[in-house]
Amino acid sequence: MRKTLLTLAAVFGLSAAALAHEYQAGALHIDHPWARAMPAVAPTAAAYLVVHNHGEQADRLLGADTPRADKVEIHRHVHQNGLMKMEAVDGGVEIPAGGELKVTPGDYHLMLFGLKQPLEDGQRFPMTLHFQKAGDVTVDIAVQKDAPAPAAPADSGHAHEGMDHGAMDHGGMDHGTGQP
Ligand SMILES: [Cu+2]
Repeated sequence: MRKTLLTLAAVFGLSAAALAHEYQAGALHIDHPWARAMPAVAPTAAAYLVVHNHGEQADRLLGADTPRADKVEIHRHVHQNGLMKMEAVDGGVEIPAGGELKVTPGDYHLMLFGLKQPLEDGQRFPMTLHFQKAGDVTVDIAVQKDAPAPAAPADSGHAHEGMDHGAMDHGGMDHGTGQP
């Protein structure tokens, strides 16, 4: 099992590296914008990227749009009463001076509403990001099935990997087949 996981990780690492693309806009550096491939019937999709701010002033990601969808909103995942929900972010998101904004699964995403064509693995489509200081930056969004391999070893997305409820043993709970 462990060997299989390591092999898969290596394959993903290779393909992500081969597809990786990045942009520079003033003090901002935008890493590998991508969106998850979706079934043809899906009316929405989510796009992700990481913005590093090498400048000395904070900037803000205010929004985005793309010819591929009717509308793009910045969304954030929030935990509420034990449930994971998403909500639209008003007023954009800060990219701190010398810091980064991670628009990554489980945190922020760029939500695409009213897709005009399904997002298929291997496609690319343009999206224009609106920054408060850096202005409009058009990037290509790479459509892919899997998230790019994380740059850092820490990946909170795997925190629940060990929770296999299907393996719970309910065998002792059958009171109907007690002693005759
Ligand atoms: Cu969303």
